[in-house]
Amino acid sequence: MPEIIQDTDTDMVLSLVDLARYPIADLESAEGAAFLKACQDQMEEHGWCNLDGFIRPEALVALADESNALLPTADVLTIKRNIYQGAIDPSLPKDDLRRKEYTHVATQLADDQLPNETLIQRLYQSPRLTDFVRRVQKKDVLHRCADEFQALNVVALHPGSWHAWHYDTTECTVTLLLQAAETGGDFAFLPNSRTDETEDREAVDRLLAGDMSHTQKFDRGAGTFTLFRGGYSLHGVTEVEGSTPRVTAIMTYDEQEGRVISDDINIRIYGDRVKNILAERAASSINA
Ligand SMILES: O=C(O)CCC(=O)C(=O)O
Ligand SMILES: [Fe+2]
Repeated sequence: MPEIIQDTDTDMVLSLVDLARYPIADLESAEGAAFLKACQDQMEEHGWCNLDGFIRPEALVALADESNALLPTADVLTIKRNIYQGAIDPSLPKDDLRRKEYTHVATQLADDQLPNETLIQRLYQSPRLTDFVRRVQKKDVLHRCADEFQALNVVALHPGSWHAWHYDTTECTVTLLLQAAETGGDFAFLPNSRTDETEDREAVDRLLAGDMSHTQKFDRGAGTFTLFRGGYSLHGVTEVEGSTPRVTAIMTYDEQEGRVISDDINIRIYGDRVKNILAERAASSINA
């Protein structure tokens, strides 16, 4: 098995990604350009691009082990939010499903709990990876999300848990499955279900009412790298079954450099730990 080269100079794309299958480090070659075009076409046509086996098998073991070693230090979060993570159209009737708060429980490492030297953080911070995501999403510029908590997360859903339907607070998202559920735990979404102006309310209502027949789902083994427009595509994860937690790394990107997420939303997601960090910071800036 090819070993994983972890010295500090190595770009983790070169060490962890199956480059023979997915030549993301060589997008200017004829083969790389054809691959990129296929990804862009898939993104444009379907609103997602799904690359199974993106991470090499031995690299996947290292990434899953690393996350499983860190997860016991993570908070178990009970996340309560509506699908928009806050702002609701005030004209919606009181009993509209889009007003409803959905709750899910996840063991979650926020970006500030993932040290810079971890493999997953180094993969996320690879300029090659960011550039690949940018090009698949056909953006002139795309930055890694600047939010100290949201940029990169590792999320474990234990059997019995689901991930409630929501839109992300940044446009472009990647979900990388590090450890699959035995059964269930399907990533499901409505590709491009809204724009800045409108929303496909029929599709959204149908999903919120429990009808998943129109959602996009696919078989995703561990190591699958899925790009989609998380800020514009209602999505979530179905209940995890069996005895193994489902573990994903969530990578987020933003066209706007330096944009951070509001404290309210971060406290809603990350709970007391983040609330205390922000309160202490506010207190020390007053005292300074
Ligand atoms: O676990 C996944 O595949 C998706 C999770 C997600 O949507 C999120 O963390 O925003
Ligand atoms: Fe999401």
